[in-house]
Amino acid sequence: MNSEVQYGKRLELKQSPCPQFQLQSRFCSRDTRHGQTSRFPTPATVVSTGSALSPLRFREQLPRYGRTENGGRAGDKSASDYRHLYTPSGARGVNGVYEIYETSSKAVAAYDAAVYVWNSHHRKMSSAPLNPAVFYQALQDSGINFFCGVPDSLLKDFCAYVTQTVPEKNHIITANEGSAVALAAGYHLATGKTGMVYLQNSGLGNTVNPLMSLAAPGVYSIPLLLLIGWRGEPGVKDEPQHITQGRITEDMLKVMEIPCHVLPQDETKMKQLLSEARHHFEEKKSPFCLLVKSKTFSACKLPAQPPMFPLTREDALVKVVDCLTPNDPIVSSTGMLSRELFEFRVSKNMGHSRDFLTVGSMGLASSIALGIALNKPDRQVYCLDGDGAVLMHMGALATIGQRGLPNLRHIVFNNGAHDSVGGQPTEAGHHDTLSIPNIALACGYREAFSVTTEDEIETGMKRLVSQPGPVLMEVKIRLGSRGNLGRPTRTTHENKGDFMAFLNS
Ligand SMILES: Cc1ncc(C[n+]2csc(CCOP(=O)(O)OP(=O)(O)O)c2C)c(N)n1
Repeated sequence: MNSEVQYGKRLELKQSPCPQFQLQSRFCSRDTRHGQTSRFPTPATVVSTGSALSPLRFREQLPRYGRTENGGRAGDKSASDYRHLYTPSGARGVNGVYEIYETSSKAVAAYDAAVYVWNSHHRKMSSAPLNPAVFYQALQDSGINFFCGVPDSLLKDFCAYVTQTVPEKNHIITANEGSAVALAAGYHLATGKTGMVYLQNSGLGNTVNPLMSLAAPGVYSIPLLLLIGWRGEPGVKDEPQHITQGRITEDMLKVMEIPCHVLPQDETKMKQLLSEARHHFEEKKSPFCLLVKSKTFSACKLPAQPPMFPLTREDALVKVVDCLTPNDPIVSSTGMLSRELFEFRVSKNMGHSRDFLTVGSMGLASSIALGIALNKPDRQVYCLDGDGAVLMHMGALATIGQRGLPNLRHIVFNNGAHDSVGGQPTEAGHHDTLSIPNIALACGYREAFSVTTEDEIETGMKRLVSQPGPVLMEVKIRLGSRGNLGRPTRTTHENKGDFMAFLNS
C-alpha cells in the first residue's frame, strides 16, 4: 500500500503500544517495515523516535540533515531532503506514528512536547514509588526508631505506616512542628540517639526557632532527621498557599545551614542517602533534611475506624452556617473545612464574600477572627476551626479568653484527627481525658460546650448567640469527606477583596 503524506498530517502505520508516544514519530522517506511504503513531500522536518541519542546529544545535533534509521537506507537520495529530528532513545521500539513539519521550528516544538511526554511517562514507568515499609526498615537499619511530627498529605502513606507500626512511646504526633523538634531534642538528650521529625513544608516556619536556637551546631548541636513534604515544588501545580513556601523551601534550609536532599524513590539510592545522613549525624551532630516530592511513596492507608459520631464535618458545617445571619463574617480553618464551606456557598449561590478562608497558616484562624472582632465590634464574628488547628496554636485560646470580646464565637469541628491530610489522630480525639470546652472555659471563655447531632447544633447555635462572647461550641464529628470535594475557584486575592468589602459594608 502506498500512502502520500501531507505536511502536518499524521500517518499511523501501526498503533503505538503507548498512547503517550503518539506525539513522537519516526520519519523515513520510504518505509517498508510495516509492509507499507510512504512518500513524503520534501523538504520536510520530521520527529523521530527510536534514536539511540539522549535528548542532550539530540539537541547538540540539531538541525541535522540525516538519514533515517531502520526504515531509510543510508545514501537514499531523498535522505538529504529533510531534517531529521530524533527523540530520546528510551522511546525505541514504539515507532509507527509519523509526523512531518514544514519548518524546523514546528518540528522542534513537537520534539519538545514529545520529550516532555516521554520524560513524564518515563518517570512514571521507571521510578516505582518507594514502599513506606521499605523506607521504615532502612531507617531502623540506620538507627532511627523515634518518630514525631505533624502529618502532611505527601507523607500520608509513610505516616500511616508509622502510626500502625511504631509503638506509642516511639511515635508522637505533636501539636505543632516546633514541638516535634523540641521533642526529638529531648529524645536525643535522654538516649544519645537521633529521631525523625516529619512535617509539611508549610510547618517549616514553626520549626525555625527550635532548629536555630536549640538544635543548631552553635547552640546544643542536636542531630535529627527532618522529613519534609515538599508542597508547591516548583513546576508542580499546587494551591496558592503552597507556591511561595514551595519555591523557597530549599533556600530556607540552605540559609539555616541544614543539608537537604530529595528522598529518592530508588531503594539503593535511598539507602545511600540514609548512610550519608548517618555519617552527618556522627560527624556534625546536627539536623539533616530529606525533602519528599509528591507521589514518592506507594499507598498505605490507616484502617477505617467505626464512626463515633453521627455527623461528618460537612453535615455539621452546613447546619452551623445555616444558622448564621447574612451579616456574620466567618473565618474558616485550614484544610477541607474551608473547601466544604466554599462549595456550600456555590451550591446555594450565595457568593463567597462572608467567608475568609484560612487556606494556609494552620491554627491561626481564631487569631485572625480575634483581630476582626476587635475592630468590628458591631459584627458577630465566627471562627470555624478544626481540632488539629486548635491544638497547633492553643495559646490563642488564652488570648481570646482574656480579651473577653462579646462578638467572638468559636466553633470547633472535632473529628479527633488531621482528616484533611490522611486522618492521623490528634490528642483531641481522647474525649475522656481532653476537653476543648474545658480548656476554653479555663482560658476565660464565657461559655463552652459540646454537641454531636443536628438538633443539638441548632439548640447550641441559639445558646451561642443568646449570650456575649467569647463562647465556644465543639461539634464532635466523625472522620471523612466527599471524594469529589473541589477547591476554591476564587483566588486568594479575590477572597480577601470580597471579604474586606463585606466587612466594610
Ligand atoms: C503549619 C502547617 N502544618 C501542617 C499543615 C498541613 N495540614 C493541612 S490541614 C491539616 C490538618 C488539619 O486538621 P484539623 O484542624 O483537625 O482539621 P481536619 O482536617 O480534621 O478537618 C494539616 C496537618 C499545614 N497546612 N500547616
